[in-house]
Amino acid sequence: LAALPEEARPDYDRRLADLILTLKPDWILLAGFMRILSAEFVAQFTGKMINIHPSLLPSFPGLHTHRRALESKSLRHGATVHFVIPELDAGPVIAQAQLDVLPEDTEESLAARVLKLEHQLYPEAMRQVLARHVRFTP
Ligand code: NHR
Repeated sequence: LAALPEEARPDYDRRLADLILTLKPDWILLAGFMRILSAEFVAQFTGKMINIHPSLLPSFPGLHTHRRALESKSLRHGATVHFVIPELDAGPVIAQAQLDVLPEDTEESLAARVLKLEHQLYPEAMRQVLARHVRFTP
């Protein structure tokens, strides 16, 4: 759902929530979703909304994770699938995948290798959720 020009955040969040409530999806999976969602929005979908984040959380919540991993000389990096709670990138972890950071890595090379991991990890994590091997408990 694209934001309208000059649309205020609460208005966008309400429009998106209304659309999702109409669709009644079993799950809401964020993938490359770049807007922070309000606590009110998230509360309507507790335990149903899942995100994949390109770092080994709790390391590097937020943006520019690959650059920050390199700057902090991390030896390992990766991706995390987690339930979405109001606090950004702080919800319960469902699954993680890791890789070695290489001496020659750049932000771009690391981003590309992590993206490949993400494409394996998200379906694996969702298999765990759908099999009820993992669930959100408030
Ligand atoms: N919303 C809530 N309440 N909780 C989470 O855990 C969320 C969320 C919304 C998105 C994805 C997340 C990520 O995987 C996500 C998790 C965007 C930003 C951000 O700073 C941060 C984290 C994530 C997504 N967005 C800026 C904003 O002001 C815009 C940045 C830009 O456009 O470049 O919305 O990393």
